[in-house]
Amino acid sequence: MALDLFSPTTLGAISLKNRIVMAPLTRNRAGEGGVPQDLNATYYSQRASAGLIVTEATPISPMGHGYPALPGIYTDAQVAGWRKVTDAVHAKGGKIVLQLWHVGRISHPSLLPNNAQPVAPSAIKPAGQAFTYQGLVDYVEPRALDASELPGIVADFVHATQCALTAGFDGVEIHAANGYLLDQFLRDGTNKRTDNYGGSIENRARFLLEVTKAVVDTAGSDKVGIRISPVNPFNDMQDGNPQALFNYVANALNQFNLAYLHAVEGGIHGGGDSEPFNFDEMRKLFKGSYMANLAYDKARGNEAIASGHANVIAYGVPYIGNPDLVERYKTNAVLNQADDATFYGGSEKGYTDYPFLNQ
Ligand code: 8OZ
Repeated sequence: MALDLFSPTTLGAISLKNRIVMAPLTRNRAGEGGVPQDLNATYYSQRASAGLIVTEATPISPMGHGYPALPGIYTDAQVAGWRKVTDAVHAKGGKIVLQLWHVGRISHPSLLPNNAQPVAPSAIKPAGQAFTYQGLVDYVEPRALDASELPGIVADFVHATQCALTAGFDGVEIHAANGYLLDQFLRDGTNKRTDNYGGSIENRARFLLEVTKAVVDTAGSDKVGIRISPVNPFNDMQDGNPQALFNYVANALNQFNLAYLHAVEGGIHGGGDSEPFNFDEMRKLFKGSYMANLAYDKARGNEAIASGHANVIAYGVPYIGNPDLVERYKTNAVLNQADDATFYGGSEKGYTDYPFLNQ
């Protein structure tokens, strides 16, 4: 029988009861100090029938923050908060990895320690506005990181990985997508550096590969995934030759024997049109498991698995509205529509109150 969304599998050291993954979803509902609350544990545990949950993007350090009410993964209180989440998911037989995040220039001084200037590979202000506690505010010009500061950020990734393992996660996913710090190094619209971290594709990929090596050395390669988004223009991103860049990245990542490579296969978050890109070509260069994301439905998910394009499929918006998405796909039930007015911030409304099929 052909493989489909309901076939069990493994991603590195992580065994999945099905191939339906809950995609990382920013929801802005953490407590004071970036500490996950009981409400967050309820939300994730409601979705534990997924083969794997990837948490919302989670800052690795105070400088990694760029939106209100994000959870963090660098203090003891945050680790204790996340422990409630992983315990609740594991109690229901689920698996969960934490997404490690540094936003780079997609931030604002009001969200950073001592009103610090956001940091980036190069001092290029993004078009658009930051989402702050005071509402939408124009982005500021970031400060270009000195090469001597990069080992400190690598150390923050390592510390956050240790915190995630202490909190009971099954692994970690490195966020190298959607215009945040690691993606800002990769793509040439945001990286104009003239040192070893800019210019050639090899140089622009260097920081990601250094971070990956450090995280792999901490967690073990079979507990580490990476998310990329080669042509997502969101956050004012562009690159002169994304196919060459991300073919190189996919190939270079083979050295690590990662649990998976996760790709956003187009543009998301209304950032505009994406450039053409051959995802199958890039996917074939990568020797490990591949997680596909971008408005897949059940039929397209099954096709991508049956054809061998993807090993697993990550569903985002459907998981906001349908905690029992696996059951609904299995029984061809109607899906709840997710309400975009309650995506970012707020309470249990639009978060933990979507009905299950039997309700
Ligand atoms: C939407 C709003 C805020 C953040 C991403 C972490 O795109 C995000 C994000 C998405 O990866």
